[in-house]
Amino acid sequence: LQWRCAARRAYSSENTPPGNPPVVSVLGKNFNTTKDWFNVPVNVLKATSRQLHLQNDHPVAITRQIIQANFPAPTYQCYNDFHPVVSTQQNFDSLGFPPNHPGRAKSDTYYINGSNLLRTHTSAHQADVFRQNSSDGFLIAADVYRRDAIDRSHYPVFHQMEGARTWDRTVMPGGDVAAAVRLDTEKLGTHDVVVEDPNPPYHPERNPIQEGHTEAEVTAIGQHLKRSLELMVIDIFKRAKMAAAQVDPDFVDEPLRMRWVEAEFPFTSPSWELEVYYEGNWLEVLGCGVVKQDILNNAGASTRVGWAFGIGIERIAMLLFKVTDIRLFWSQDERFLTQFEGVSANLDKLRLFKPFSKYPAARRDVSFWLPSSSSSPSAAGGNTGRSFHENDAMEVVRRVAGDAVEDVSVFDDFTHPKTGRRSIAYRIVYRLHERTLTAEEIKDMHDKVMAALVEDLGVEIR
Ligand code: FA5
Ligand code: MG
Repeated sequence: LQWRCAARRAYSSENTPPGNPPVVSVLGKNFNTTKDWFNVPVNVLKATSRQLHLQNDHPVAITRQIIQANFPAPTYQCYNDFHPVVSTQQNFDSLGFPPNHPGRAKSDTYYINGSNLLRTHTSAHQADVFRQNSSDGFLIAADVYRRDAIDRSHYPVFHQMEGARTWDRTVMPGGDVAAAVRLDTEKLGTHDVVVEDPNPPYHPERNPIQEGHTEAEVTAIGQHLKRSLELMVIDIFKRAKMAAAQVDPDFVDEPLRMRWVEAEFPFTSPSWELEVYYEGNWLEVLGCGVVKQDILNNAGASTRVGWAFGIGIERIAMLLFKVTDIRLFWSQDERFLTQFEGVSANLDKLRLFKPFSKYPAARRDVSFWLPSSSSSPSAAGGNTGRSFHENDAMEVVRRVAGDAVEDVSVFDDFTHPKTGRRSIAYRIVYRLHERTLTAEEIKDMHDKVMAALVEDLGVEIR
């Protein structure tokens, strides 16, 4: 905790100019600031205009689309353009956060003034959507803001997707939704991934069954929730695997591992978090639970019961595109953005991210005597000392070493004064976009290039 706080301080002092502007404009709306509350650094304020989740062909938007595809209409309706400035009522009070909850602190949250802040989660819109939504479910994607340390998986601005599904008691026989929910779970289908789930169905101290809910209902709703989210993660991994196999046909992925852990939120009970095993660590991807009945009651939906989840879009996008640093999503570099062109329109065209910061290059030289027109066995092929063209050799190199070749250039070309034989020397630069080539791979590739030059062009390596 100590170093996180230190990182927070360093981060905020660097970016927060002293004092506060009297008014800030966020996506065309003006807000009066107050000196004792305003704590939004310039770079965070600027980020409000980016809306990566709505930017066509951006990995955050593509990931949103893939999650959406797993929660289809008409059951789920999408709300993707809520304004990022919300009230403390929306972000905290409507969700039952107690007045002293640490999430409300200025050290954790970006405030504009005492009653307006940059939403810290998409749950800020739950109550409003429960009130206005006419279907059984909804999804909300949005940018969210938290004062937090910056590392490879944390950034002060990120994106979340909220999801919720409810069932109306009044249309169920006996007013019990359990049987209907179980039927809907069956309709979702099954999967054969082993999911570690050490939780008791409910945990009385932290996650009691709510008043008015039956144990059968909570069990059924929890199962529908977990199955829906497991199927979504499985779909994500299936797509990531297909994209990886396109790059490398021999690609073998580690088997997918998921686990449910008990969690605690002021707005759900019982609550869980889903973790995915990724590159040696358990990575938390979402929080979820059975919606607190007060939220539904206050939203004029007292006859409904159901579940909600909140997922970190970047966390999923990192798994999906194999992006290892969350900061990359904010890159304006064309080399990043152009990589995903066309994917929003066709999600099956998903491509893995190709790092563009360069891996080290390996330079290798090769020099050879061209065959003399009379003696070369391959002279019949037309490649004599005289007719030889530099591009012939380039083509051979490209054919053998493919994309691992970055550059081929001639650095010496001379004709022996007595024998009249011509010698040419090439420098080949080997480099992969994806990773560093090993010494053995380079040697092997260069040996093959030399053998092919001899074979195809009839040259004699010097
Ligand atoms: C929430 O924000 C709850 N609103 C989720 C929820 C919704 C629970 C509905 C129940 C019902 P949490 O703070 O754990 O929970 O964040 C949810 C997800 O956002 C995390 O699992 C993680 O994937 C992502 N996340 C959290 N902090 C960051 C960050 N700094 N950078 C990137 N992703 C983050
Ligand atoms: Mg969490």
